[in-house]
Amino acid sequence: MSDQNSIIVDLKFGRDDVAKALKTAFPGRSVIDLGDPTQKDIDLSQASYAVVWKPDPSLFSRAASLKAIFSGGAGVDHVLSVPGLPNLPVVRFVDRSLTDRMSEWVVWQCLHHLRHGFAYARQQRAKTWNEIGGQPEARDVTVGVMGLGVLGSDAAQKLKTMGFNVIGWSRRKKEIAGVETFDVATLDDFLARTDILVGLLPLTAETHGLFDRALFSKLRRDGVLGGPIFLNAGRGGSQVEVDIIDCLRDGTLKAASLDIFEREPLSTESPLWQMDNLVITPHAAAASDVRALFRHVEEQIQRVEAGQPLQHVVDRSVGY
Ligand code: NDP
Ligand code: OXD
Repeated sequence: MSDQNSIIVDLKFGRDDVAKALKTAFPGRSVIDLGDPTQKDIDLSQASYAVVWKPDPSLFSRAASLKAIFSGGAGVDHVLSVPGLPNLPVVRFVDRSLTDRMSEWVVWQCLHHLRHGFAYARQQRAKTWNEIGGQPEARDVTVGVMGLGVLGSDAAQKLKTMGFNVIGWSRRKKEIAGVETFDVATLDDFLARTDILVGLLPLTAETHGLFDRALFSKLRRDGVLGGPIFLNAGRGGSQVEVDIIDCLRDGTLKAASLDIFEREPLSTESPLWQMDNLVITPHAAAASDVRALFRHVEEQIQRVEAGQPLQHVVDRSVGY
């Protein structure tokens, strides 16, 4: 039986971690963990808050007294797309550790492509001792970051620290020290300057299918890396995978690193697995740490109880 103090947890990842974290999370509150088979049929009608990742649509009709919905991740497309979502505040997960780990993935992949990562791995497998000529520096390479929110602006700053020339693009023009920025009206100028393109965009109606052949064809082609490189850790729905495959084959893209895919897990039938100029990571760039997630939810509930506004609330009119 739920009450006004109840929090519903409906997370479709990390079962063991969720169960373990819930042993100490939310002291003084009652928690209904829908991932626990013994709790899944409990009456939810009085619960005030829900923490969700890919929730079942029935959740919202069963929990009619909710005051706010917390996303189990930084992205919210998996919440906003659920049929019957009530008109309540949806809160994103913003976390220092998640942000740091995403920037690590971005810097790691940029360095991999800068420092001939594929070629040296191939040479190692063939036991070939051969120094590849030409060692461009990070400063010779322009990384264009699409999406300058919490994750994109941190990645941009860390890429700068590594020496890359960094430019950025977002819906509304941003000011970031040392980073030249562009907005929607100047997308083509931004692409024409970019050697390594980094996608850190949310999935919305506007970003759906954005990374396609037409966009890749506008990237800079005469840079020191010998062709444009595409990195994406935002959402798979923003990329057109048939175009990526063709562009990796015909040289429109020299190489790519993808953490997210149109359908996850990536089908074993996908030709992407076979591409020797592509790095694949399994939506693992920056996992949500459930202990940090529950701390963030508790902090936000305490704010509400103290009469303060929730932070990181999604603007439902733009979808992120
Ligand atoms: P934010 O909401 O903080 O930032 C989103 C950025 O995208 C903003 O700069 C925003 O512009 C920009 N943007 C959104 N729509 C458009 C558009 N149509 N045109 C141009 N720019 C646009 O999100 P985060 O940085 O926290 O996260 C970004 C995404 O990363 C998440 O939505 C999620 O999908 C993904 N993610 C992936 C993970 C992984 O492990 N692979 C882990 C965590 C998140 P503006 O600044 O003008 O609002
Ligand atoms: C997120 C994710 O949105 O893990 O946090 O993709």
